Amino acid sequence: MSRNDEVATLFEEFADLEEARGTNYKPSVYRRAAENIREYQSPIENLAGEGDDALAEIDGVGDAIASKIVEYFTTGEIEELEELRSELPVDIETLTAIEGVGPRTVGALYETLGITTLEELGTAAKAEEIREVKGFGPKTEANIRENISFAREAQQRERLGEARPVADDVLDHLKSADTVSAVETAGSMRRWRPTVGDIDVLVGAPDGNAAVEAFLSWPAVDAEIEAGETKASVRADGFRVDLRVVGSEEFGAALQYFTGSKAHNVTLRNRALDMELKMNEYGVFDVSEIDTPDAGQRVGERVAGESEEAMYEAVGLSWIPPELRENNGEIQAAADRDLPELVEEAAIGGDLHTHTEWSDGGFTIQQMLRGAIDRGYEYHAVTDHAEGPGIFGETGLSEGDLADQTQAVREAADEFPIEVFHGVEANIDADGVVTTDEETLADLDLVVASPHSALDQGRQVATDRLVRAIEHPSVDILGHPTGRLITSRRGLEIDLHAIATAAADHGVAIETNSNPARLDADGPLIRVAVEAGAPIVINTDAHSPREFDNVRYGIHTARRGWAEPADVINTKSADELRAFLESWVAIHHTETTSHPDDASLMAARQMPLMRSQPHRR
Ligand code: DGT
Ligand code: CA
Ligand code: CA
Ligand code: ZN
Repeated sequence: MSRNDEVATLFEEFADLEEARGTNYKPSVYRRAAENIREYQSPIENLAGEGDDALAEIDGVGDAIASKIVEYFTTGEIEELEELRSELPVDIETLTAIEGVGPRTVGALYETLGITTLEELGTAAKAEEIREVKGFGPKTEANIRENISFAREAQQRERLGEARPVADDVLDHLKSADTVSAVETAGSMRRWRPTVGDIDVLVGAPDGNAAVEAFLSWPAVDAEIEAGETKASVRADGFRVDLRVVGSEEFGAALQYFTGSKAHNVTLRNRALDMELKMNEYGVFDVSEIDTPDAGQRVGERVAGESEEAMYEAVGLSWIPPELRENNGEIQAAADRDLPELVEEAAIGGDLHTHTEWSDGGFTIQQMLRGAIDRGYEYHAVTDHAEGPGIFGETGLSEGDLADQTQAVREAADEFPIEVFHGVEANIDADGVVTTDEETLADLDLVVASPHSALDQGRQVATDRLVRAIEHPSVDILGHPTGRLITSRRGLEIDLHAIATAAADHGVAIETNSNPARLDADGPLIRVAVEAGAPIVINTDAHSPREFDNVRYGIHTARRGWAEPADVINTKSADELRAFLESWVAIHHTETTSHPDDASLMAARQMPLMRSQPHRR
């Protein structure tokens, strides 16, 4: 955690505590400051060293906040915050993580029932005490009870996007140790699950002790949990990190075993048994000539173990990418030599969902274009928020603003060697209406439509809502379909097949939003969409050029959904993509008059999307 994050977190807590005791105005000031501190591009401790005036350079940081920051850096605490904490001794971060529980609720529940923790809240909800509190009722109480279990589960898992940089750091550290010959992540991290329970690291090394030592000398280590001759566990940056060390002749076997998933491994081991092979974390062994194959772990003739490829080959399978190892048909596909050739980051031609300072982004159109060019992208879409439900205050653009922005985008596009699409992120209201004026949308190159409000609807209502938005003539992309926020908001529950079929019929691309808090659509929805023949798009929803880096999370999420490059519209060239977007408009706008060419136009539109292996499940 950078010190910017650390200070931002303090002011977020400050805001929550002030709001919990019913203070007006201050909370929003603190939150705005926190957000800007978090986004600030250089270390805040440097500014703090120069004093209050230097800190005022950060938007939203006035005298009062600046002096609190200086106080924090000089004394290690902020007195006013300490007072608030002792006045309201509650675990506010955990409690407000429950959907439907805000700081004011926390304040009221503490005042009346003395609730300070998730456990106490659960007990009170069960005892039906909450409904007796003024302003609460049986419905709120039922809601809280339902959402507690989600919050409890979420508490035990961390977002992939938080954990992955920590894993990268330990990999780098171990790679630089000369006692280590091979290093890889394993477990859910290597499978790129959206959340991980811990970080698993596997090392191949001749000397276990030396490798464990190298691991313990990793600077990020905060505490040692346990350390042995071939394994160790530490706490680092808030994560549990498990290390295992094996000899290089068993590295492939251990990597296969510890990558999981458990269900994948079980199916694999049974397959091996049917072939008179024994498969475990030490290798694959031919036990056909052995009378007592259960006598030990390394029994019979060893046929594989050094490489993962050989482990799979030994049981008659192609190597299976870790993202697919969930026991969902990947083993049969590997046996049939029919695994998908999954999309890779290098195939991405540009980002089709990004924000600028015109809405809630932090950077100009030009800065975002520069960032896209620096990544080697061929094209870029500007898609700021339209005003509408779920979009805060003045953040969103009106129809008039969008017309102005078209002009600005054109001018910026002339300055830079990159193809630019001007689009918008429009809002899908609770009924599925896209709330920006239809003519305005038709004039834009590209329309992302996303749900930003009413994210607690039931399954049928939510499905009908999204299908209706997909049917809108100008919509090209369904943005973050469920609106979930990993570990904090479940988002819409939807009928995956209904959404995928509608998207395929209307050629609307289902987004995999790469923001690590979203990863939405996730693997299961992408898989259904790919099978239905719906287009996919992998976007970052970047609010800064730095956030383009998140694309890796979207790529691996789409891979978990078995997506190949041909399924993903932003692997196309700029020309193909423009043709794709324009032909859509043509089809949709003739649909109502049932033009005789509709069918052939539609067919032409779907040609480039035809699957390379249409026989796949
Ligand atoms: P997590 O940490 O909850 O996100 O999920 P994983 O999959 O990383 O699970 P973890 O850390 O408990 O174990 C890492 C891998 O080790 C797991 O994916 C498969 C393997 N493994 C662990 N325990 C068992 C077991 O009892 N049986 C089998 N077959 N594999 C296991
Ligand atoms: Ca794990
Ligand atoms: Ca583990
Ligand atoms: Zn967005």
